[in-house]
Amino acid sequence: MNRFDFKGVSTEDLAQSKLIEAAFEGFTRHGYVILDNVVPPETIRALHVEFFQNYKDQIRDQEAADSLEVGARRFMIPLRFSGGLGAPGIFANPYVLALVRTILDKAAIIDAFGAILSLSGAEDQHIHHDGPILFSSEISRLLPAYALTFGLPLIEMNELSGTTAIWPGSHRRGKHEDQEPLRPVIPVGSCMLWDYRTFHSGTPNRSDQVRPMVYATYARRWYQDPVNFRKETLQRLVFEPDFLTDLPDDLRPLFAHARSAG
Ligand SMILES: O=C(O)CCC(=O)C(=O)O
Repeated sequence: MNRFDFKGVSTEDLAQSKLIEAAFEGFTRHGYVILDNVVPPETIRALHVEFFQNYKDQIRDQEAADSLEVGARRFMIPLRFSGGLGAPGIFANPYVLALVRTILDKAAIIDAFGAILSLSGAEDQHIHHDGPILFSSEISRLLPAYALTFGLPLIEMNELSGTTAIWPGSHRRGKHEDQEPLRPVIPVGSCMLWDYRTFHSGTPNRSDQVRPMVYATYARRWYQDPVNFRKETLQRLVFEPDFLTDLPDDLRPLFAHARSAG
């Protein structure tokens, strides 16, 4: 499995880190990577509580104006850039951001930020990749990544709660039918990143609780997810005006597109 442990790794000079370099190579080759221990487990447990306090009205088995049904009993909702869930330690986690900027480039943006809720009883999701292939041609598979999804579960993703099955290498091969997927266990504090071209699918939630997974779409500056936000009432990024003004300089490039859009 393509996974790297960041427990105890200093956040200084990550751009030069051998671990980030290895994670980059693994991601490029396999189309996904798992990063362990990027957030302290106690922080995730607090975010889990915060999620149920602040987003309980959005836990519904029905698509609404501010949600998108992405499978049976599975929904995508936006998260606000506020509180612990919308803090830089999550949307600009130092380990994740160092890797994202190595995979994409230093000017990478956050195109969308939210959560995928897999309700108790959620079924196998359809196998998909997150965006259409660029240019509809073979060369698309050879290109470096142009967008990727970051998934950070708020409870352990496993056989019971459901995980995200992933087809390694499918970003290059363009198919999944002749291959068994991996079904990785992702403990609290760990995350998975996958290329926008990699086939994946949420597995059933056989537990009696909701499995929220925070997600962010990171992309090259010129890219915008063309399929998941066709509904006008569904927002990609939700923040108060002060949020952009107060951003530290190093994080401004992440919102360069939102700033230029006013
Ligand atoms: O729920 C999951 O594990 C994956 C969800 C997903 O891949 C999606 O909605 O695009």
